[in-house]
Amino acid sequence: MLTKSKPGWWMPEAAATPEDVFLNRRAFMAASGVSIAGALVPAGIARADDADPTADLYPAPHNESFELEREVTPEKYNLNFNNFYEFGSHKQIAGAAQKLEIRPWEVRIDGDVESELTVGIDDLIRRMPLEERLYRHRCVEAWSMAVPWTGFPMRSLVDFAKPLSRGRYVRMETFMDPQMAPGQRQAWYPWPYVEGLTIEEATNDLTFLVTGAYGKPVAKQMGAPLRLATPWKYGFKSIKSIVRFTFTEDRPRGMWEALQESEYGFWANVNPDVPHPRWSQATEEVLGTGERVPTMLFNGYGDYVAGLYTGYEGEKLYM
Ligand SMILES: Nc1nc2c(c(=O)[nH]1)N[C@H]1C(S)=C(S)[C@@H](COP(=O)(O)O)O[C@H]1N2
Ligand SMILES: [Mo]
Repeated sequence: MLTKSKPGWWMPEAAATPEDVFLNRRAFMAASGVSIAGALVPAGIARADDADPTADLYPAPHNESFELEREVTPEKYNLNFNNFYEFGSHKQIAGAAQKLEIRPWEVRIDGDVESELTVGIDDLIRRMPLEERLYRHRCVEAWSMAVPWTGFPMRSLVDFAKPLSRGRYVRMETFMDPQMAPGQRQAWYPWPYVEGLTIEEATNDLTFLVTGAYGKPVAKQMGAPLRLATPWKYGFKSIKSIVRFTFTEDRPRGMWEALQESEYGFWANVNPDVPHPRWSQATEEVLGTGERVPTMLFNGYGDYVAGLYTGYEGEKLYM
């Protein structure tokens, strides 16, 4: 059920002072072996432009069917600890990511569809049924967060695209602009960032295209203006700053899969019992809490998605 009023994720302001954010972050980074470089980016410059032409759509109605048992990660963490390799291969890319130009922004829909088209992001967003949902997010690196995303079910985009029946997969692509994104000058990565889903996955109730977070347009470093959230899969599937959706008969090859096939696969479903070749996936560090908790099969979303994988038992579903 949708309610317009209650953003269920709102935290008491006292939940995190800047000091304890910094201290917890130090502890977290020390625990995860990440070096402490760069300073916190103040929320003021880290969030998406106030002049965003869709800003009036936020906060969107809150969908109460996706409540969480854990607290929402304070926004400051999500604005200052990111994976976005286009802007650097470390977590402190928030400052660099402010160079990302998110307007004008066009989204191409092509491949096996009734008619290929290009749509402006603001036009697209205004056609879609925006709502807010709380989701867990589990990175393959064994850290996690809980985020109030705003966006729309990917099923709505698939309906809009009108795929032909032979299209079995959706391939998604991030922008390509080495001038703007210094990470893309590092030629050993097979840019642009690509990810893919089966049509059944793309149209599952959980699969969400993100346009906002924390009740406003999503911040650049978190993947503005359009990003995927597939919360039962490792975070690398949740591709940021998407410019293209291609419906295809061929299974897409993700950027990480192309780079290191033995470690990152197509399915990437979360499973605590299947270790990454170089580390355990049994537990995860919850960003901002300094705590490790047990990881759940399908990141706790098995009721929604376990059925998608009958018939695929022979495949590497969990990497
Ligand atoms: N285009 C692009 N999308 C990306 C990534 C990236 O480097 N580039 N990193 C992925 C990984 S590994 C994770 S864990 C999440 C991180 O999202 P966050 O920075 O909002 O936490 O984005 C995913 N999407
Ligand atoms: Mo990740």
